[in-house]
Amino acid sequence: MARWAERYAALLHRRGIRAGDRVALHLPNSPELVVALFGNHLLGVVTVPVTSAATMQELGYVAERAEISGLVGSDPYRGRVGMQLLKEEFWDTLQEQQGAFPESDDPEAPALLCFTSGTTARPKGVLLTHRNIRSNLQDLIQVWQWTREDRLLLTLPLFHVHGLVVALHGWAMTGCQAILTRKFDPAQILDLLTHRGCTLFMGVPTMYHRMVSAFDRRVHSFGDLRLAISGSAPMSVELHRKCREMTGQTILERYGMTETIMITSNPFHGRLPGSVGLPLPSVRLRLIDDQLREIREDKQTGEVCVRGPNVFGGYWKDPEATSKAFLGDWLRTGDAGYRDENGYYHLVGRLSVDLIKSGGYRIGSREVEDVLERHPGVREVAVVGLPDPDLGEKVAAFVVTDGTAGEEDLAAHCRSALALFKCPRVFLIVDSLPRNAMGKVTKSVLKTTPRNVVD
Ligand code: MLC
Ligand code: AMP
Repeated sequence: MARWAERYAALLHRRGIRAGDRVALHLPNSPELVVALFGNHLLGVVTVPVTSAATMQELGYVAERAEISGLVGSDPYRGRVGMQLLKEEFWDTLQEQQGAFPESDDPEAPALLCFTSGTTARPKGVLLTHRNIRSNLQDLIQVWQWTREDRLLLTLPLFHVHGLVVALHGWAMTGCQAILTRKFDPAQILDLLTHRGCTLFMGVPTMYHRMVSAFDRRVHSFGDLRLAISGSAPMSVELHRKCREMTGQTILERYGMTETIMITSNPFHGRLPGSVGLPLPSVRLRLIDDQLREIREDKQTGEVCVRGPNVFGGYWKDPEATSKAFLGDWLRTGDAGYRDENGYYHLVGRLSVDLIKSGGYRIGSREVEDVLERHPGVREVAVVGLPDPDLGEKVAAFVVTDGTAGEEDLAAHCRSALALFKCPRVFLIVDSLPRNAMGKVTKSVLKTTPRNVVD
């Protein structure tokens, strides 16, 4: 892998790409993605991961916003990108590469520019440095007792911090073995855990939920599995119980965010279902009330704020959003939680109704509303997350139409602009949207829509 990454770095350098330039990776989970990522690191190039599910519109936005100098992928973004390396020609092109390139070793240099949905209509770029990544992985490797002897089963998508930073960089830093799957298929995962000696697994709760449903104790047993980790969304105590029945051990839950990578983790010994655990060794946490005052008492709920070498420096070319996100040098997570008498943290929800977590993906409702508002038959729209046993939350759109737009139309319109995981699962055509005295749509009312109406 290292040799291929060097060839890749030499190729980029020869094609005029320099340290600090942005190169987008628009690839599914694959060896090509791994080589390109670490090749970018070697050369000091900033990797812009783009979900392989992105529409051309989304890819175009990221390419433009990040001012990329190159793109590796199967869908060339023609026109504006200088350097393109197509997945189909990847290995043949690298095979011929030789030559030197200046190796980058600045820990403060940016490594990743991850676009993530927020409360605005357009995703923001989160710039993570090598120091952010390295310090966080050092903490995680210690807490999870992760060693070179491990064999990691990696099925998470490699374009968000969970799969890309935690799993893939942890693999590289420990030098352990990894089995990488192209996508998540519960039957295949149960099979790999049973037959391939995997010691370490990481997933989002939706993955565990589907694994529990497909699990058959007559054919599956996880004798080699040493540690199974969950995060990106809350795991219910009930799912914890089912996973314990399946794996014979308590799932270790941890909490993170694109802007901070990982924040807390349950300790290796002393895992508490329903809690996200303790702050990582180099991370500091503080809870604040709605007057932005620090809460010192246990069991009092407030907004979680984070400080540490893991916390990003700011949003890409967006000083306004950056200054809003920080209170001094504390990053406001937007998550509400409390600390119990043993110092364990518990999350109780998000402060903004405009952020949805579905299958572990972060989706901004403004982004989906913005797309729907551009449909000529739509008068008004409000998008919220509704509870879902599989996805945690599912994206639901409440739409006031002029009578011409049907559900099918709206669904097709969304699919043309948005990656599938952002598209509403439910469309409810309504006569009007509930509003408060100020005329603002009360999304909290929509979120309590009875199950029988939306299922
Ligand atoms: C999907 N489908 C839809 C649809 N969305 N159909 C209609 N409308 C929509 N809106 C289709 C799919 O194409 C598919 O079709 C079928 O429905 C099942 O879709 P799915 O089950 O939702 O998607 P799937 O691809 O199976 O993905 C489930 C999943 C995925 C759990 C594998 O959600 C996932 O990879 N989640 C991980 C996200 C993650 O890594 N988050 C980390 C963020 S970082 P068909 O025909 O193919 O069946 C972070 C920080 C931290 O959060 O703490 O970690
Ligand atoms: P993202 O930016 O996609 O990385 O999503 C970050 C958000 O995911 C956090 O702000 C939390 O709301 C949520 N999250 C991550 N891990 C957990 C967890 N273990 N339990 C509950 N929510 C979580």
